[in-house]
Amino acid sequence: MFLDGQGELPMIGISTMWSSAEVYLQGAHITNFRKHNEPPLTFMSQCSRFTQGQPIRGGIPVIFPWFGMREGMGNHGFARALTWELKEFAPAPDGSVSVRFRLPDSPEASSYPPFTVDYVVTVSEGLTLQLIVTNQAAEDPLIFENCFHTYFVVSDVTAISIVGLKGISYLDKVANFAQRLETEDAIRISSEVDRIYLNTSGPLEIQDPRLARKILIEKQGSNSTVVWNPWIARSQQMPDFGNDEYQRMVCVEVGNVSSNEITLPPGRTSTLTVRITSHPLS
Ligand code: TA6
Repeated sequence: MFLDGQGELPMIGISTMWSSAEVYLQGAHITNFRKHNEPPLTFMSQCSRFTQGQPIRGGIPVIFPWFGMREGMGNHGFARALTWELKEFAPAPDGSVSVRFRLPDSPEASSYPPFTVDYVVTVSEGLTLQLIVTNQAAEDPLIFENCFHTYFVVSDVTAISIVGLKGISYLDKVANFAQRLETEDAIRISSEVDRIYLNTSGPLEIQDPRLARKILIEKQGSNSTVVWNPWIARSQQMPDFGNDEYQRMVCVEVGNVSSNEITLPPGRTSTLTVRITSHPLS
């Protein structure tokens, strides 16, 4: 079941009648999801590292238990750089395949109340992801952020529209986190974009006329959506990202970040779910 992935990191290949996927144990990181006879849905950088303990660039990084920078700690939490345990590989009678991972114990988690994190990846005609966090403490709440930091393939980032965020307030990271209101039905990208949309649980669409497809992103248990494209200067600054790769990707990320962080009472479970499907765009 395990294959040797790049950098000799262990990887799982999943194939269904509709689609295929690859997941690395490091970060429980999906590096590929594609439907047969269609360009991939997930974007991978050709410059990504595949090194133990280093984040992979592209695909679907699992962000937990914090999003963004933390003083003295890495960006985007420790879950994406740990080697997760494979708990279950379950083909279902309907042809879909579900794989369950468990975040291992780690020294990094010791400053938090005890918790477990399970990640269930279901591959079928679409991709369904569930991040299930349980607070195992008797008394203390577990406070965390989570996010599926998905990199999507697009034909040309200047030719796509992102729909579903009109009327939503966002923090604009490229303007020092200024708070703004989205006024566009269809967001277009023509410069660096790095925005945290807050208090929004609705579905998103990436409309890509040149690929004649739209990607539908439906979510549950998520109050934040992040939209990111690094554009030219930031692409050049990232050692594990090609200078021109910003043209063929966009991150539309779902989770609970910033003021939408989750406070989970003792003994309770919180589930973040996303379903990603593609459809013809007429
Ligand atoms: O989600 C957008 C973002 O937080 C950006 O600010 C950005 O730099 C990025 O994620 C990538 O972060 P990384 O730590 O993977 O380089």
